[in-house]
Amino acid sequence: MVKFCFRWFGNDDPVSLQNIRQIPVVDGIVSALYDIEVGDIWPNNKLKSLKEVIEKHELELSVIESIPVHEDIKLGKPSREKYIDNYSQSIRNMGRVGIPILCYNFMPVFDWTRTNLAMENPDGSTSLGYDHNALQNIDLRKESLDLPGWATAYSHDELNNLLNEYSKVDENTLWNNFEYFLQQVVPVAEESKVKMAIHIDDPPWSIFGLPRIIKDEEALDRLVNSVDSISNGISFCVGSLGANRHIDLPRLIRKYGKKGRIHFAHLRNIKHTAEFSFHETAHPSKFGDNDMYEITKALIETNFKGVIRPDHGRMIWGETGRPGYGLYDRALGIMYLYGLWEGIKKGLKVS
Ligand SMILES: [Mn+2]
Repeated sequence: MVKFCFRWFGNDDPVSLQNIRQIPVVDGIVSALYDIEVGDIWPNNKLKSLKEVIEKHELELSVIESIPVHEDIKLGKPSREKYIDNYSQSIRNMGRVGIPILCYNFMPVFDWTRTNLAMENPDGSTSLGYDHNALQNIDLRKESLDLPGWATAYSHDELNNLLNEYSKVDENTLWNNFEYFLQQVVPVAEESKVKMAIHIDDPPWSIFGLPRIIKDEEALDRLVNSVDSISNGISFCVGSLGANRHIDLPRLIRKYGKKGRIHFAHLRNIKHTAEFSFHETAHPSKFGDNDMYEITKALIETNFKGVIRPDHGRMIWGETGRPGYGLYDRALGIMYLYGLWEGIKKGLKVS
């Protein structure tokens, strides 16, 4: 059975588990441990407590999003061996506690990146926006990093050192380092009954001169072929991949869905404003460029049995909080997605 889940950022999240529990269609939670140093082992007991607190609210812990991959692994430094061992142990611990899916990414230095975290919409709501020209006008080496939205804990010097190290890493090298990582961790995941699911790079192109590789069909082909295992899968984020306006999302869902490699789907909508610029919109098809009906239909027709979560929402009704992760618009989003799912499924008479 497919599961409709909601992301929760732990006890500091202004959106509580009680709030989430009251959204009628939610089966489970997507969460993580937020007090572990990048590269350290995620301990069994902490994973267990996280699971227990969620289960107390009659929800299940369905996905870990994400265990960060240490930069030394992406850079291919000798110290990667230790960090890969630690990562493997974290996966074993997930398996032991019974958490079935691990969403992760392999983006150098920066996670998802936007240039505007509160772009005003005509109706007074705000959305996350990305303007490629604005991004290109930012010189990371000069500016302080209080720029919003970038999940980074680096000081100015640390960032400059990292950027220098990455100046020697092109896409090909990053791929080699990624495959080296996969060859070691995927067998551990398989043994532990954990399905790894890589998130699409967001946005799916190079930023700040850093290489990005999980960005198109060619990359997903290379990924699934690099280690032939069900535990080497995809978090199919239609907002991230759809930022590339030339990608046919339903076709790719069918392609990798048929291979049983999509374990997790992030569903949201975006509006393109230029070749490399976009902003996020409300979830329904008519507000953006993603056809949510065709996307959902492709998941249903390929017998998707993984986890769906509504991805970023707008800020509406005066809500404040973590950009993209307010309660209200994501709750509207999941209800819409659930309605699409039920309608399509019954219409198709798929059991
Ligand atoms: Mn996503």
